[in-house]
Amino acid sequence: FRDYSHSEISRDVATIKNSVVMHLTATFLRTPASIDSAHAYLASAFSVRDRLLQRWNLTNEYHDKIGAKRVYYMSLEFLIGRTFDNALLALGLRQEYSKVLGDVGFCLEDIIDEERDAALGNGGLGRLAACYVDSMACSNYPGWGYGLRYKYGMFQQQILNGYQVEAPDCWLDSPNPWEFPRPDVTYPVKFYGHLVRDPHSEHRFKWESNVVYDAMAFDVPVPGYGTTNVGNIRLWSCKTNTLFDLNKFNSGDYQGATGGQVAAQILTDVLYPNDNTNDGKELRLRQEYLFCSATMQDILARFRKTNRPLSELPDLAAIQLNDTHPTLGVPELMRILIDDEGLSWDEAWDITTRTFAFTNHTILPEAMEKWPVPMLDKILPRHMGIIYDINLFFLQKVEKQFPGDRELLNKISIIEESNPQQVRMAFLACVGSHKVNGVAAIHSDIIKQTIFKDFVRIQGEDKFINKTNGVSPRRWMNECNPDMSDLITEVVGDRSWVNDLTKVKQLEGKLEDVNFRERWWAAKQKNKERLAEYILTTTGIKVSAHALFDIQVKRIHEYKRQLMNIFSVIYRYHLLKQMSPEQREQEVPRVVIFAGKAASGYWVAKQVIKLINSVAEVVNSDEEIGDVLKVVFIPDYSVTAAEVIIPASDISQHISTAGTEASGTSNMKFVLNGGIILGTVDGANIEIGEEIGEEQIFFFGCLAHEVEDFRHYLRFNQPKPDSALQTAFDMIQRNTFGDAQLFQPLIDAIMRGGDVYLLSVDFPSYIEAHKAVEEAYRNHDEWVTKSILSVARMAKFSSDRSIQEYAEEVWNIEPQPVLNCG
Ligand code: 26W
Repeated sequence: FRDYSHSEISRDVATIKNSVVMHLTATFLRTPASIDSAHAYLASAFSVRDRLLQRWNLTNEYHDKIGAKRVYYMSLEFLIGRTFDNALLALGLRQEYSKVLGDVGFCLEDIIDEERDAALGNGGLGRLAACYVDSMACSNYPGWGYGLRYKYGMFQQQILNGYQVEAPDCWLDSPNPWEFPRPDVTYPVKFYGHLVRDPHSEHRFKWESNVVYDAMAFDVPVPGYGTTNVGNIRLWSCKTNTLFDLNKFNSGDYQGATGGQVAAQILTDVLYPNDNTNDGKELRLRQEYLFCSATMQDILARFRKTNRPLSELPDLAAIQLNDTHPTLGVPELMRILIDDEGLSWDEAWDITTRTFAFTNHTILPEAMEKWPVPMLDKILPRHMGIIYDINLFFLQKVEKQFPGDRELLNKISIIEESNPQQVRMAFLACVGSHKVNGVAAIHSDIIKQTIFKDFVRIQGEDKFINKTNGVSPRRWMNECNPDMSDLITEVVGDRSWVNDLTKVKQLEGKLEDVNFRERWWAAKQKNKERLAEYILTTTGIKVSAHALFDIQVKRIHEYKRQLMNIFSVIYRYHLLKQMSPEQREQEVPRVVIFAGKAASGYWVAKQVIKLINSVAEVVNSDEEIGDVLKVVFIPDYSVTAAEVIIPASDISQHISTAGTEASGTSNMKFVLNGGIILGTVDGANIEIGEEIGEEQIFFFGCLAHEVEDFRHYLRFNQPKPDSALQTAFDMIQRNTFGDAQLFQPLIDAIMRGGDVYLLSVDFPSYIEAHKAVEEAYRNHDEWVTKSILSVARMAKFSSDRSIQEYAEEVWNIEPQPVLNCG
């Protein structure tokens, strides 16, 4: 066996320089005179990648050698962001590269800015997947992510005339140093066709089709911080060259010859930009299946190399379903085990359910994936048959358990008896898994009382658990907030807190240290100045870094209530206009910052963006108001933008209607960077409050258990907006922010549409909470105390904690650090 001690990599600056120069000249054909920063980035990144590749190989070879059980995190989304800086920090080579780049006339910060985000995700769910593979790598868990390599990631958002306009995200236009193509790892994936029954076996079929696509692997290394372990995200891309029709080409039909290529390519061309809405498109279903089939074939290919019987698959592989999007993995594994491997139904079902576990991330009804039976039957006839059988056997079991309860059977059936019938993917995922979890305590409770209520009764309490989300301290503290991180390092004595966040507790000992407190605040101030600069370059708006920074950044969605936020801004503007200049002087100056994308087909969300920009235009150009109030919509929110925005917050808003935000993860990021939350009693806000203490968080609004009654009331009664909310409506309707007609539908949703998200209910307490924030902010000392205390008590929200819980309670895997590596 290999001596794993050789995985130590060179820190020698001259050696690094050689490798960078080698890539500049040999990979990119640059002469010393023709180096631009784009190529300086590429050459540096390729030299880092060489180092990662060594470790990647050693890690995987080692895990194979010891026969480690692996977890496979299946997700249609990985919102990775940039990798270069992250890799430099993980390898401990940041200073060395800074020196090398400095020697050839470049500044590392500028070079870092050359990298484009890998934006293969929409929002929370995709970013969570990226944090989780980071934590697996850092904690030495043998685990891989599996996903799709979209040619176009999350669209780029431009703001034109106040409206969102989408532009394609051509992130692969220049070479991507952070992927390794694996042409040798390619699997065929079938669609359509027909079934031939096996005369000798009840459950076995032959599925014949000549519509076959090839899925090819690309590996994205995930550098572990402070360990030689390197994780992996394997992304599938549709390969097209095998679909070239030579016969058509030879007969002169050039277009027809490549027709297959075009059709195939489309499957991994573009990320669906929906967050929390299921649009039921056939192309999406085909994407999901391509993903699931390639992944299951790959996992089984790896397993077969161990020569162990298939019954032992659950001892070597755990598969986590990141929401329902990868649920076709369940019938796909069943198909392979029964049709290809010849196992009986019962053997296959036992293996499958012991392998899969499922995480639910949302309870919004419009987000629930359902596929029409006729569509599934046409595209995946074999899987439709397997799903029918899974459902049949499940219902038979339930019928035995609860004889004669027809209503129960109807409620829990995987097939919904609508017209047409639909497959309920959440039920399929639940039945096919041994564990089901929500992503924050309140959310896990809610799913047990709502969508999975009957399943808890049938399958037992123990199957339904909670795994509160977390975020990576590497990216969301150490990388994005260097000054605060240096301070923490000083207190802890070294940087080990980055992999063991419980150590930040030691900050509490520094509460009385005046000098420390000043430096803590100076770090925040510097981050605010950095954001002010970013706002100026992205929007042209000049804001004062001495104002209170009040930030709401996330996908634009009615349940997240950006509308309530902008209504409160309008009300504030109204109040300021009523004041004398002397009175205004006394106010806490505030910059209200928004960012976030609306799904391209989500009209209401897009109108909210327009309203925010219209308000910003009026307020920001009002000379009477000046710096007392500024409103900013930062375009094109992304992981990289978040890394600038989040460390700069004084207050951040997480104000979903109680019970609607499953967890939230940016709430954690803001607090980990010394910001204070203004939020509802929802998602992970609740647990954050429990950890840091209620004095450190501003809660408002109705509670989750009250929502149903309010909604019921508002279905039959007109809402009664308080005078503050009414004032905001009036100002809009008086055309203060342009044509009122544009925004009337937003008001109508409240006044005539039943106010589903309870803006009228929560508005008074929201305004009160804002007042409390302002009062607290005036007391600077108290504010700094809150900030330090919060960070000190946030250890729970490291994704390392989440991953450890999954590893121990769901996956049954153990850390396997590569040996002899210090
Ligand atoms: C099929 C369309 C679709 C696409 C994405 C439906 C649902 C989704 C995601 C599940 C939406 C999502 O990102 N949910 C968020 O997941 C985060 C990670 O667990 C949570 O922190 C957020 O509260 C939740 O909204």
